[in-house]
Order: sequence, then structure tokens, then C-alpha cells
Amino acid sequence: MITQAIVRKPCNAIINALTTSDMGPPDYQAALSQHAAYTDALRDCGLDVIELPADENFPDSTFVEDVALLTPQCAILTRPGAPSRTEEVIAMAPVIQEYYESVEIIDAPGMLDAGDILLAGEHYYIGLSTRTNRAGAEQLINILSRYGMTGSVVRLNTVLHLKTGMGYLDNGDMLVSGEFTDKPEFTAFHQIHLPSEEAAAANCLLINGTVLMPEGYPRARKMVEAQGYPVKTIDISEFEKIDGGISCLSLRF
Ligand code: CIR
Repeated sequence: MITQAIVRKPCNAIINALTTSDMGPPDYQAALSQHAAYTDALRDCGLDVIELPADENFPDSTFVEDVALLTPQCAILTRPGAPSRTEEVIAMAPVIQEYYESVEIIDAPGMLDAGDILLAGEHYYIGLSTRTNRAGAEQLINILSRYGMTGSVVRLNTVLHLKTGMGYLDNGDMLVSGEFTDKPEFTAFHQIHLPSEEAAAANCLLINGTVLMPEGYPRARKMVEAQGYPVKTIDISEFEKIDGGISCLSLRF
């Protein structure tokens, strides 16, 4: 059972956040209200939400998911691969240390964005991307194995992060899009193939029985509901302009 989440308010500098899209910069006020609604949705799922203040030094700092992996056994502070994001970890470390006795770190030359890590059942899949290199993934696999957990790598070709293109629900149900629809690593799962125009809905979160999905993807929503999951949608359009999805905006534990 997940009981808590960590979020960080978007900063004014969010208009300068990294992006691969051509949707233009986010509107700061709209991002703030969407973030507040997202935080409320986490509370509606029964979570206590730890809200960190905006950090103007880091335009992408609202995407807290990337800076840590929180497992049942330990926390791992990552080493984000974008130079403008690497030091976001410094502000997150003391927060994580408050809640975890065992805190591990990823060291240079390792690079790891936790948006590249998908927990499916008991196993962690780690995407090798422009943000996560083999050294980072191998360090993570070693840490996981010291705590009795397992991980393996998956190569990405087109999307930013592994969880940009896929998501895991429960009972083997996996949302997949684009390059992930024919990956041999995932053939044993019950795959829900999203239409390409709704690929962004692959990034979703199952929290205590409810699936949080981005607003605006009606077919994906129906496909998830058809598997018996209650769905709540949240408008995160301002974050989508800067490559953000539902999972990126929080750390859950
Ligand atoms: C970045 O490029 O790092 C941000 N603009 C988006 C991060 C999205 N995070 C995630 O998928 N976990």
C-alpha cells in the first residue's frame, strides 16, 4: 500500500524547462493550478502529500520522479542525465533521508533518470536512454540486488524515458505504445496497445486501486476501464508541453 507522495511546486522558470516538443512553453499560472489539482488527486487516492517549495534554480524541478527511486527496501538518489538537472538531487537528498534509513546513490560516470525505471510486479526495468547510461543502470542493478531485488535493462530508441512510452498496472496488465509494442522483454505481460495518437496516456499511475491518467485520451481511458480499473483523469497539458507525464510529477512510497 502506498501512503505518501512527494511533489514540488512548479517554479516561474518552468517556461525554460527542457522539451523535445513544439507545443511552446507552459503557462506558469495554468501549470500551478494543474499541479494543485494533481496534488489533490493524490490525496483523493489516500496519500499524505509532502509539498516542497518551488526551486527557481532548476526549471525542471517539478519533475521530482527523476531524482530518486523509492523502493520498499531503500531509496536510491539518482544522477539525472541532463546537465541542467543533475544537481536537483542535492535539494531532494535531505527530504528522502527523513523518510528512509537506507539511502543509496548513483555516482559518476553513471547517469540515471528514474523516469527510465518501470516497476512491473517485482522487477525493475531500466531504460537505456539519452538520460540513463549503462553505468547508471548497472549501479542500480547492483544496489537492487544487495537488497534482494532485481532489475534489467531495456534499450530505447525514440522516446525520452522508458515510462514515456509504457506503464504498468496490476496482474500483468501493461500499457504499451510505439517502440514498446514488440519488445521481447514484455511478451509475457498482458499488453494493452495504445493507438499512436494516444501514446501519451501510457504514462499513468495505479495508486491504491485507482488509475490516474492524463486528460484527453478517451480511447486509452476506455481500454483501462475495460480491464476493470477505476480511472481518474487529470489535466496536465502544461506539463505535456515539456515532456512531462502523470508519473513524473511525484515520488510515491
Ligand atoms: C526533462 O526533459 O527532463 C523534463 N522536461 C521532463 C521530465 C519528465 N520526467 C519523467 O518522465 N519522469
